[in-house]
Amino acid sequence: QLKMLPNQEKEKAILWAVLASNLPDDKSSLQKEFVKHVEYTLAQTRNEATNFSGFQALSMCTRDRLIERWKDTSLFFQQNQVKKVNYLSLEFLLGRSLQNGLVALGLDGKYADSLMELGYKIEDLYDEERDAGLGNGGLGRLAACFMDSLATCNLPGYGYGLRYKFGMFYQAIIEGEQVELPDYWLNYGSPWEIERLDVTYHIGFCGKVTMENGRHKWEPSEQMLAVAYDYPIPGFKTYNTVSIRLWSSKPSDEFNLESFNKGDYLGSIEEKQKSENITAVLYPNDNTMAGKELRLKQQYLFVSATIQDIISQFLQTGKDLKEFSNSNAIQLNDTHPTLGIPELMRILMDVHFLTWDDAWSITTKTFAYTNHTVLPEALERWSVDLLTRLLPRHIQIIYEINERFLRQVEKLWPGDMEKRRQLSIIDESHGRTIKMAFLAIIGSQAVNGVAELHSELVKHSVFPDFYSMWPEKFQNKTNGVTPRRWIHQANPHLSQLFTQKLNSSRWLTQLDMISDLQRFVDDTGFQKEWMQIKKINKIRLAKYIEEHCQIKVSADILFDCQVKRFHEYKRQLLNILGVIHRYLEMKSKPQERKYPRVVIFAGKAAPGYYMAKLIIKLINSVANVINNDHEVNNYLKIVFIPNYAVSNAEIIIPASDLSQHISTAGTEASGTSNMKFSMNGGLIIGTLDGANIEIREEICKENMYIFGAQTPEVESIKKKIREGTFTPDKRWVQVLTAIKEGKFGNVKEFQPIIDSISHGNDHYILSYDFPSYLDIQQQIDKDYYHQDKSIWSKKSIMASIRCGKFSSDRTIREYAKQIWDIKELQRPGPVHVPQDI
Ligand code: B1N
Repeated sequence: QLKMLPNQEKEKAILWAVLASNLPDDKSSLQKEFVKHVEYTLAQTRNEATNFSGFQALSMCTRDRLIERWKDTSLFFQQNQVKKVNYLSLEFLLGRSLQNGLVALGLDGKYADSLMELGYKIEDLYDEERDAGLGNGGLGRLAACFMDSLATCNLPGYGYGLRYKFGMFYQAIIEGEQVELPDYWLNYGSPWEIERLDVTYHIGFCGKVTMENGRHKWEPSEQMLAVAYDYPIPGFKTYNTVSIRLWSSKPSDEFNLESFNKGDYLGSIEEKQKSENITAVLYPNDNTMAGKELRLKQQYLFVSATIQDIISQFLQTGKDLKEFSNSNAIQLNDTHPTLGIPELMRILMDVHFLTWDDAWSITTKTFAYTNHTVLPEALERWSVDLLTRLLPRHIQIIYEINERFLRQVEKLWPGDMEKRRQLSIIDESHGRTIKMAFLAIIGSQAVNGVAELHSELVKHSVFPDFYSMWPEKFQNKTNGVTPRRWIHQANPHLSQLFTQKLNSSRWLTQLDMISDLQRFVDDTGFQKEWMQIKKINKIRLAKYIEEHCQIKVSADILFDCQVKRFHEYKRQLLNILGVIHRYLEMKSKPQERKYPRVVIFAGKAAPGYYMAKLIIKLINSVANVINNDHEVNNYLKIVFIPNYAVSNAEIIIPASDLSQHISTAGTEASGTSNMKFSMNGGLIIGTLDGANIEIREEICKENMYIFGAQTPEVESIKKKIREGTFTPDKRWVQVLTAIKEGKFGNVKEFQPIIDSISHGNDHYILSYDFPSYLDIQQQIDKDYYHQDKSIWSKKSIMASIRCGKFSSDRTIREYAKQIWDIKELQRPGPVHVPQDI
């Protein structure tokens, strides 16, 4: 291309290319860059510079390099006119980015050395970074792992989300109770975001719909703007770098003269300011729906800005809109962005004047929907009244989609009014509501669950009629996690061992390779090294626990972790009841003290979830009694680590000997921490639920501790419990009696917990699963403390090295091939312009 340019232009192009690429990475250049940012960007001197400013400066060095790659990658994708995926998620739980960015650039080691000379320990700088906690739990963290895998697998894709000013709340534990504090993560700015004041879109609400020349025209009465903030996501061992575009709401600058002319200047300004509130806060509910107007406004602002942005980028290519779905796939991370479907329809018809049929054909070829839960309380419904008021044009489109769909239903089940009622997007049973999952299924070309069992439940229990209408739409995509963060970053010693024994670090992008290490499983030297790494990680966690909980724990005893959101279906209650049983046994039978344990809990409860918060309180009350009982507290300790987040998960997970994934069978869609624990050599005690089942298939059943009822049995067990024909084990009665006797604090206070598992109420069948839970725990004690240490080491090694399937690279490649139809495209490294031209 250079050859075609006139001489002067050619010189300019070469100069730009030389200047814009190839930032040097020798030690002295790295140091210069760093000092330049301290002195000129932060305006600080050497004496003023703290670890925090060191973090800021190093982040800016990293960011400069990421931006270079990111711009090149997006230009490269554009030039090659590839089809791309747009991953729409109301949550991205990114955690920290500095170390991840440096690792991706291959500069972590070099910077560590360079900064050491300048008086910094790089780990201290990493520790200054605030987590980007823009998500609740598994669903948000999955989106973050997927972005890492898209970039690393060289797949063209972009994430879209919201830039909440307040991420997931900060959890403090005060007198045993959860206290929520605001997470103002942007207080000191974020080094990773690139504000794009040039990328803004108008977002409308309310108002009326009129007809003009036979076309619909929506005239919103409320207007605001969505502004883009881009976050670069580097691929590992590739130049490809993708991005997440997060929207922030702000008042539109077009003043509504009418309201100003009414004379209420200050009132009108206040009204305008309210639009800033829309993206102010992440709703802290995991697996439940709050149904608040502000949340619906968030969802619409999000999809409207995103769809406008995707269309605007598409139109820049000069192609016809009928080609849209050949260039774009749109993935809905749960139903939260489902309004994207009527929004695309509206823009295609009302703005670009396509017919309904053309618009519908494009829409249904573009969208795909991932379901993440079967819990009825989490399935989104929005009131028709609210939608009609906020989005008058969209509700018309939804009605039309529904009518046309019901005509199909009528053809398949002629005259069957019950089917019509069951399948209608509009539910008339408790007030008129829109079932968002139905809209998502009807408007999508593919629907998937997130683990095999879950995908079967989606087909046969949750949406059976849709499955019978469109069996080919339904798929499974078992979740995965990124080994870059969850092995290499979180567990550097294990990463080193893998690389050393495999003679290559290729396993980091081809995780299946680690199964080659099976040849070392009987090697006692290897086993020793393996357990030594576990020990180092346990010492690191013990230090963290001492700092944050003022509890001393020994790294020589079994670390048993349950860290996840608090929810009744996840059954932290079953765990703590088991702990009480263990305590009673240790008290009455001194020989039980030969199996010491540290039981670690962490996780947040939604602020409005009374029962979950009470369970946190019970755990802390039990901890208080046991940790202060001098007879047993050398053998049993209970720890509640406050404020579970991505950054402390990176310390907790590599240190676990045992982790608990004990949801009632059929309730946990997949789980993803189960994969992280297993990869890091932590054994799983779990039910046959979600991805546990597939983990067991991979690592073999002797390396996992499975107990409890299986999914098909659960309904009949519940019935027995309800009807009072089920008799609980005597150990169950004993434990409940101990609580009722006030051994763990105020009896009255915990009465609601007792009630929730007594008198036929035991919805999550804790009483049924309790005996098999205790039995398998006993087996674990024997295995862990067996005099033949190789028994446990082997299990731990197998649990880790057979987990290749659970890399999110595998998951994302399946989506790319089977749902999105997008192809890998790797950007060659920076262009080296020969010195002599
Ligand atoms: O999504 C994860 C799964 O691994 C978990 O099993 C599943 O529980 C989790 C409403 C949710 N499902 N639904 C949610 C989150 C926020 C919200 O407002 C629902 N989270 C999950 C990844 O697939």
